[in-house]
Amino acid sequence: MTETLPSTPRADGFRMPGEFEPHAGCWMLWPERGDNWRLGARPAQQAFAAVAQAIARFEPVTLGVSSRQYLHARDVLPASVRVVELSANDSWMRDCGPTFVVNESGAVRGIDWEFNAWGGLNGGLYFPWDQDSLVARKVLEMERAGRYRADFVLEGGSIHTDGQGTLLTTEECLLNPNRNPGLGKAEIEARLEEYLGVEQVIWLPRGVVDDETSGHVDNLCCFLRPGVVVLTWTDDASDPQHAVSLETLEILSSCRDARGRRLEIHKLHQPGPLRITPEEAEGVDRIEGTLPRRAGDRLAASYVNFYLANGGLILPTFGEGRDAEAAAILAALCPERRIVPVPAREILLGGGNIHCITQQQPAGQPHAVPKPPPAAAH
Ligand code: KQY
Repeated sequence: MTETLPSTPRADGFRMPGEFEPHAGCWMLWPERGDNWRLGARPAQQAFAAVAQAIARFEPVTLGVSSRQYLHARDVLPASVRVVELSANDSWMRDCGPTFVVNESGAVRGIDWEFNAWGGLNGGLYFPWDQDSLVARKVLEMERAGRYRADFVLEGGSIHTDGQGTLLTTEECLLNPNRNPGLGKAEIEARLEEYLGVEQVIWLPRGVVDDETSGHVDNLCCFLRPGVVVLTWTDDASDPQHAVSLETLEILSSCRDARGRRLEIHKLHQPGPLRITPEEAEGVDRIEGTLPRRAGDRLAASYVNFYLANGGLILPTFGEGRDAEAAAILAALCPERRIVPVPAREILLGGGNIHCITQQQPAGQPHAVPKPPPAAAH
């Protein structure tokens, strides 16, 4: 059994690395619930498979799937993707999976946060979430990685770090009373510092408009490398997203990171606005207790929700004029990465995007190196 550690990552000299740092691989889950994904999740499965295949060009991918779907997923996914049986209530590995941390010697451990399906019974997206709650622990067990159990609700999509002491997050999510109602801002910040090994939390007020996660930062902005941030943007001042992106830009432009640097900020103009079509809404099973999908509802579409793989950037695209512009901006900003566009509208319809369905495992040694047996006395 993997060890549950009694301390915290910071106390043990661990920190959360930036996503742009080297990975051992990537974890994903397989979508199948018909009350979130249309047409029994078939189109979403094709999209997830394309994401897994794109990432597998750069690093090993492990995808967790239910026993019911195992043979189907194995058939759809390329041989380069490892498929393991892993129960979950849905397929958002970023949020229910572990957050990995590393130390100076290259040891890797993971944080198992509390998970309540983005708000529990007070605005959460579905019930139950009992299997999601076990995903992080199971991943760490498979990797034989030490586990920190955090007595604190947090989803991986609500944080981004530069790996050098700075964390981006939003008040809309982390201060939402449906996450950690007993804790104030200072207490939450103290926990982020203790678990993620950061010193400076940059609080952004709100996430992307109509984002059902309560404004996860991973749809709004992220680090490409220390000191460099990309931000979803719209030039349309009549779009409510404009005010959100503008306030974010103002905060990011006026702050300094944990190393005292000013941030370089690049805008990625959003697609759309995109909305659910009647045909798309019609294909989703309506079940009480799960967030309904209604024709005309705005989708929280953003190019920032990409995944950084080793040497790659897996970019969500929407069949839009802006797709090529986003790819060109990111290619210019990241000459060391190959930009791989993957059509992602089917993922967006489920409420997130490529970053939300992936979780990187940093390069390093996840299990303790066994001590050699004592030398026999002669
Ligand atoms: O975007 C995410 N990080 C998760 C979205 C969950 C949507 C559930 N319907």
